[in-house]
Amino acid sequence: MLRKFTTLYRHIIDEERKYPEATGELSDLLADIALACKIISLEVNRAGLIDLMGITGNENVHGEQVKKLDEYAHDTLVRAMEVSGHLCAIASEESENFIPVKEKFMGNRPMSKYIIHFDPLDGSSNIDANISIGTIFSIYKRVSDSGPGTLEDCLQCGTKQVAAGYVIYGSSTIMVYTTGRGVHGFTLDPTVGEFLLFYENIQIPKRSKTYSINEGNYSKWNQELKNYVDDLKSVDSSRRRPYSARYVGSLVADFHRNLLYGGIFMYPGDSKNPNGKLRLLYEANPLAFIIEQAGGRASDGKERILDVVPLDLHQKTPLFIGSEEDVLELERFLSN
Ligand code: P6P
Repeated sequence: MLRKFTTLYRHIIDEERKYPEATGELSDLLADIALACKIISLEVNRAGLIDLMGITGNENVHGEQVKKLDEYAHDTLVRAMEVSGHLCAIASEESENFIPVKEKFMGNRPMSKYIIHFDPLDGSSNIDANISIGTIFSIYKRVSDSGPGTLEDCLQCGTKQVAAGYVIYGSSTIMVYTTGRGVHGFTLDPTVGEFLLFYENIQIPKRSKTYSINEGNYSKWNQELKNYVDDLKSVDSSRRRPYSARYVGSLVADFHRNLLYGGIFMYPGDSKNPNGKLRLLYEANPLAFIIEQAGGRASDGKERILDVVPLDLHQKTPLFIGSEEDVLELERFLSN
């Protein structure tokens, strides 16, 4: 039987047709993101062969060493987004401030009704070790009326996202996205240069046997979190204990594995970093949108991630995300 090949673009258009009022702008924007990520994928896969490995000698806004691929991914995405015509503002982990974009018109109809947040190459500290890394993006409708986008357009609650996704550059390049109607995954076929539908309506198992956390920080955790992780490692087959520990140290890789197989990923606040390490707008929010669409849960330990009110473009948040029953159990431990 011939297998139906659905390209990413065909899937996006099919989704768009379910909304009669859709103008096609979001579809075009998602296709522009996919194209930029295909280009980034080429360089990530060649990085070992050309001089894009290693350090630029520069630092990013957070004082972290910026690898050349970080800059390349950022520049590629910014260029693609600026010419797309659908954005009034671009916010990136690699930019201290957001980039306002001049409004474009189709005839006399204003375009540029979206804003985007992205982490251009998350996990980049793993580049030299050939560990999977990824691009994460989050799209909102603008709230300002017209003209270049504003900071208010960029500081919206995660519940306002209209689309979110990531591209993982690993043994294959996979794009996962949602527009609020399920989570869908596509694998890049490099021979034709198309993302082909591989997983439709992904649903994360409600309960897992896997936990992901950097246990090197154990001494800095609060007692409630220590109690939870110690409990995961106890021997109790009636509660599927002990769980297995899986931690790559690359958020997109850990998240993608847990999305498909089930699991809970934790990057908590601790005595040294009360809000943890991960960023709300371009890491936690897009992944939280995806995990809820896949039947999972994402919280900061107390509050739903998507309800957190952002006050700063690079604001950090503790993140507990994955199988719903595991995250709920974690929250019960933290409330003790
Ligand atoms: P740690 C990678 O640098 C990253 O930003 C995420 O991709 C990853 O989940 C996290 O940091 C790992 O941090 O402190 O455990 O090395």
